[in-house]
Amino acid sequence: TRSDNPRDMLAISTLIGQEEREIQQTVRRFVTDRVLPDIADWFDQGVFPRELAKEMGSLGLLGMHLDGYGCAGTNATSYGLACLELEAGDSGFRSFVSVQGSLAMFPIRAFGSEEQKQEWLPRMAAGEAIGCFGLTEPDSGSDPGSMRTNARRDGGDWVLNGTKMWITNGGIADVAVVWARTDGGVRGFVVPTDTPGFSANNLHKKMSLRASVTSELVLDNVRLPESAVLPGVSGLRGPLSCLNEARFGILFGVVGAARACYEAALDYSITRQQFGKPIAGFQLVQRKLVEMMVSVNRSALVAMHLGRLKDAGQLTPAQVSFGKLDNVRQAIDVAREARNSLGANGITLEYPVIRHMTNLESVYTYEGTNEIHTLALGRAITGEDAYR
Ligand code: TGC
Ligand code: FAD
Repeated sequence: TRSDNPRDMLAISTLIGQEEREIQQTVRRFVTDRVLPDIADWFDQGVFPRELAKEMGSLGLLGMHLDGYGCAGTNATSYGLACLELEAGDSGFRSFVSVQGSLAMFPIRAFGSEEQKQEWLPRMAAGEAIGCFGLTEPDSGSDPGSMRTNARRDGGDWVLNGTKMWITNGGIADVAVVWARTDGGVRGFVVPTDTPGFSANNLHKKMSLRASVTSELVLDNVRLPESAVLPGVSGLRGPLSCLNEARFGILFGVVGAARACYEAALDYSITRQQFGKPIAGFQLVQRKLVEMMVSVNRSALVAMHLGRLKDAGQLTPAQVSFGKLDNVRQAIDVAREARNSLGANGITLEYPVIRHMTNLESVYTYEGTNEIHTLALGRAITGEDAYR
């Protein structure tokens, strides 16, 4: 008999408050009704359905843990749970929300002028304006301090030159938060994408995150007024603070992807018959299912704990690295085992598993690779910097 709840073995749902549960269920319904029916086609065709941005805005999912300016102002755990449910649908949707809320809206909210906040945040919260975040460059990935994109003063203006690479939402964005080197260190610029000299080229032939737009941004003598700079921050602390927010969403999000893979494998194993009985009845298959279930629950506990620390204002960047490092690698392991459990069906988009499995390869790399988070934790526990 199956007496326990195989979908919530550790009763993690008991750690979630009433309001948080309602938010989680709302997002789950959105994913069930609006994402799952079409996601295989979007992934296959390599498109992100931009029209869903406004729906996500009306659900309060864009910049949801920010206060004021049309943002929902939920706690961080609710934001995490929303990411979890979105990524149970597809990492592309969680990416969209991470970039919009944590990477584009957060810096404007935290470091922007009143004018920048008024101009962009309400429209971005509503999904009427889409944002992107340009930090990575063709020759500057894990080491953003080596960026070449630069901004120089010309009279009262700023003039930006450079190329950003692998930018989520780039080709559909109305506004780009671009990080550039200046005489006064790295600064952030709020760049409307219709500014002359700005262009975005979408990247094709991706085998991962196909239901997400990824672009190159070219800045060719982009002239901006003095007021385009984010006044509240200079140095790498600016972009790295945004990454803390987005990485927090990821460490919750990947639990959703892993859960979707585990549940697909569980359901399949119970119905698929070989050698005269369900494959779930074989010890080797059960072992895989149990390992997946343990991983999903362990990762969810880590996420919930980090959510509570964040809500208490106590979460450190090293703890975020712990969650990003371990939850992403756990999710990849779950996805690979689930893929195997589905046999040949595991390689088609008729089932969600291989889509999650290939998406998670991007998640493993972006927002700080596995190695970068290992080194961040290494520095935290030893005091020794081993990056260079
Ligand atoms: P380091 O010398 O350690 O620090 C430079 C300055 O930054 C401060 N800082 C932080 N501030 C806030 N949060 C953090 N996590 C911070 N880490 C460092 C630090 O205090 C210092 O400030 P100050 O004022 O003293 O100058 O910097 P480093 O050059 O040694 O680099 C550290 C390292 C390697 C950890 C960092 O560069 C890093 O995280 N690299 C990975 C780059 C990365 O994650 N890129 C992500 C690009 S965006 C993306 O991938 C979006 S995908 C979106 C999606 O689709 O979901
Ligand atoms: P590299 O830094 O060149 O790393 C290559 C390998 O070397 C990795 O395994 C890495 O861990 C290892 N390595 C590097 N340094 C060290 C070291 N010191 N010690 C040990 N190993 C090391 N960026 C943005 O700015 N905005 C976005 O919206 C965005 N979206 C993305 C979307 C997708 C789908 C992808 C794939 C990437 C996105 N990125 C974005 C870029 C992403 O953040 C970078 O790819 C990532 O930071 C790694 O940089 P890189 O690809 O240049 O790899």
